[in-house]
Amino acid sequence: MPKKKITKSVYLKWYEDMLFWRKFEDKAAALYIQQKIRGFLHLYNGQEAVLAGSVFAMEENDRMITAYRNHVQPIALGVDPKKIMAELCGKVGGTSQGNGGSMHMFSKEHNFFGGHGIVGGQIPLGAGLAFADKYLETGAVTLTYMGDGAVRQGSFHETLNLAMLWNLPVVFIIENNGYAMGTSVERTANHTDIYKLGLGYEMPCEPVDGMDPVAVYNAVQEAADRARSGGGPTLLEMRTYRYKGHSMSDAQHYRTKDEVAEYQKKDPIGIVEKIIKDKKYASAKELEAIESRVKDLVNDCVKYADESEFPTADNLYKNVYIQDDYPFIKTF
Ligand SMILES: Cc1ncc(C[n+]2csc(CCOP(=O)(O)OP(=O)(O)O)c2C)c(N)n1
Ligand SMILES: [Mg+2]
Repeated sequence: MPKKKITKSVYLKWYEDMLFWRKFEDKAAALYIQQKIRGFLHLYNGQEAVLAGSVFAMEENDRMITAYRNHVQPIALGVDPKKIMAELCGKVGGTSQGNGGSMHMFSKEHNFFGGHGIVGGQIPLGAGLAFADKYLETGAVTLTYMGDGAVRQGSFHETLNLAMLWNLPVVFIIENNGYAMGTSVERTANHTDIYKLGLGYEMPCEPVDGMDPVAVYNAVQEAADRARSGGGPTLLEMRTYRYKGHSMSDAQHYRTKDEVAEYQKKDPIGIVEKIIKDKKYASAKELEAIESRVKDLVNDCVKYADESEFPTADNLYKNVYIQDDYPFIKTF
């Protein structure tokens, strides 16, 4: 596929999308404090350029799979954000009728294959999707995302080995946000250039500025192109940062406020906004209109989630693998 032009409309879409994802996550945090969302809640704030740039590189049938920091990815692929908010609130109007919650978004129709809570668990699954596409000759590529912590799992290394052996159409995208919960990259290995892990498997690999959607697009486009034309897997290390805590209960003693502020200077939304202003792609009034559209859509999501019902108790055993004659099964 030839490289797409990054036009005015692309910048404006990136700006509106990233702003929406940011505000959506901020609202989710507020709903968590109100106890409308419970359990874990891992927010994507700061990492938006990775998603914006890589989605722009995807073709229609390409697939995506990631870990638990997964609320906005399905939205980027076209899932109705109202259903994501309802899923976060555990309501029947959610993408999995409230059964999945924060860590388990899923939409087969939109080629979004989760949403996985086991660190590194999605990596072999991503290669499995790519195996199916190679076998069925669909021409699709699978983008498989993971954190810097996940690359220390055995599943990562086993998958890289087989993906190369079988020359699978997969792009491994590491979102290196500096930390695995409270453990910095420096404390998990003797080397910090994570992309170099690809060298051991002779897999093409490179580091990418994960705060810049243009750099992300260029790297993912090249990698996806290589995979599509039979060139096999690529490993990309997106250097990014998460602004919020790991989940909602995180005192963040492992980093300083100055460190967070330093990264916020390179904020992806700020970068795109500056380009839009410098190139006069939108007036102040047009930018205000985007902000108010974003605000309205976030409010619509909350209204939809609020108005949706909780699942009833008889839902508990639906979609659960269980033996029919299991002695303790309780029917409602
Ligand atoms: C197999 C496994 N071990 C430990 C955990 C607990 N855990 C949840 S998230 C996490 C950190 C992962 O960090 P990283 O891969 O960098 O992703 P990030 O949260 O930064 O997006 C850990 C250790 C888990 N969910 N699964
Ligand atoms: Mg991390």
